Amino acid sequence: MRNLIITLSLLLFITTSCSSDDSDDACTPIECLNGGIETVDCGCDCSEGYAGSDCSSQIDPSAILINKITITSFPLLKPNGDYWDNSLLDLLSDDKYPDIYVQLINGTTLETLYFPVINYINVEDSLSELEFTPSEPISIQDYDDNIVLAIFDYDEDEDPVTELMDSIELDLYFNTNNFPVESIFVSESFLSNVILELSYEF
Ligand SMILES: [Ca+2]
Ligand SMILES: [Ca+2]
Repeated sequence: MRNLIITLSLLLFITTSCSSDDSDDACTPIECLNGGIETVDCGCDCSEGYAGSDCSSQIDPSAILINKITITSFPLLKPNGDYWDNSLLDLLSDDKYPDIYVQLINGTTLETLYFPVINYINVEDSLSELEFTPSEPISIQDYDDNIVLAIFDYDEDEDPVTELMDSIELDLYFNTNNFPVESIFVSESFLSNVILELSYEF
């Protein structure tokens, strides 16, 4: 009897081992998302920025880089309908049109993130493409803060020397956005648009 039990136990052990070996050999492949590559043991090798068994979770970047800012529309007139520059002499010439520059601000900390020297003089077409390319990408770690692009008219001989034309809030990131390399943002007034060229650091 004792021998029989040992034999049966041994058989059971062998059977169990075999069946577990079988299931290892035939693992069930899973679909790897977001560019992930299936591995031999039915796992996933995820692309940069993704994690999880099937690469379905997005990893928050350590920084978002702004490589280029392009304004594609702006308010041609002040809210009251006046030209941005409206001295009598201005009104007789193209000087009445705004002299545009931008400033990128962290509205939460009030830190200036980018303040290019370039400005565009007397821009008469509100659908002009105004490009601002920083010498190095603008690195933003606190992208959940209130990041704002302010658009100004520069008034050289006036006090104050600037007029705020419009501002655009830049919601640079949410955790299912799949890391766009180009994002378009619109101001609350709907009169200003900006296209940002973006990249990501992890
Ligand atoms: Ca002005
Ligand atoms: Ca002007």
